[in-house]
Amino acid sequence: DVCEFQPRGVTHAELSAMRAAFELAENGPVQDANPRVGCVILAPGGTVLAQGWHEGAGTAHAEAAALAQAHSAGISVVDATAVVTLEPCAHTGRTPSCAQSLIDAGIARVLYSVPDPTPTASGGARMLRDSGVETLGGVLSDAGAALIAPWRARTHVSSQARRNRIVVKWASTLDGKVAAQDGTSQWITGESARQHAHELRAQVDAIAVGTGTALADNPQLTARDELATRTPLRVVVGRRQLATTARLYASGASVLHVRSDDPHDVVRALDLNSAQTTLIDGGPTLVSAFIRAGLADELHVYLAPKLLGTGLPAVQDLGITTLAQAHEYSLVHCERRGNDVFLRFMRDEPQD
Ligand code: AOF
Ligand code: ZN
Repeated sequence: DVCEFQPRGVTHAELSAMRAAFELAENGPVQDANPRVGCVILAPGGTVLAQGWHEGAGTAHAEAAALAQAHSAGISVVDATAVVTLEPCAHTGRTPSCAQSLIDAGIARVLYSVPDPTPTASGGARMLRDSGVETLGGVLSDAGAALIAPWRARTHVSSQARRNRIVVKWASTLDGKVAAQDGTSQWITGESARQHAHELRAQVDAIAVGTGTALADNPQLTARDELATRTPLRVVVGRRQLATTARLYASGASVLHVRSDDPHDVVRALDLNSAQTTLIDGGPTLVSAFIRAGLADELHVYLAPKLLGTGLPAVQDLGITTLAQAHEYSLVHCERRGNDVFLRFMRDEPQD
């Protein structure tokens, strides 16, 4: 599996709980309008507090069943972890929204296996994250996908329509450099441009950096906007190990570490986390990998009125040798930010 969860990781207790949730799900009806789902609620220390499964359309969802079991036993689930085989539903259908029920119950952390593929019910992960619940998807995702496959085939629910949208961002000099020859890179753009970048961070579902950037800049990757209530999922990409003391890990919230250099693995891990929009926030290696793979749907470029000549280019080798192979974008937005310019480009032909 390309996904690894840090720093608290997916504990042994949580993995066992996910396996138990799959077994619980098997109690549900084989032929039903709804998928089979299991749920286990764990105390912060890893003890099982409650469990539930879905008995079929019209009855309580797995999460609701587990919450009801805890409630009737007089057990508090405040600060507990819910481990579910499917992304908790966002909608009120025949029954209330599970994401909302988990939020209302004071659940602190949610682990799920695969995203809900139904347009009406999906979006639970985003709701949970917006409410400050630490939420990670993709745990034992092969088993999760297999569990709902018969239901999807029966009800003709296709897999998620489209992969998450990738926004690639960099801030460079006029001659496209993100660092000088000696490696100095802070700050290329001014305060106003940096503030703007933070506002945009609060609008995406996930922010990814390469391990090189994580090691060199030691970023926090939080949306440091006062008005921002939500924290996007933070993602580190690459095979290198990061120190547990990295600022990324300091806030205590989870970081998804995708241990691969292949952008397609990153996209897959983000889809499993129900991300709709992901910001690729550097450095040049990761930025270039996404562009080279044809996965950069949108570019956000900040240009500072500086020239460095020799230095680290924002974009590296793309395997292009002649003009006809150039990746082409259309300018959709242009704005002055202090002494810098913010440019937004869309890929001319959407790629997959
Ligand atoms: C969950 N937990 O246990 C199940 C979910 O009309 P409803 O209320 O029964 O909602 C049906 C949809 O909810 C179904 O199509 C699927 O997307 C999701 N199933 N969700 O959070 C569950 N069974
Ligand atoms: Zn539900």
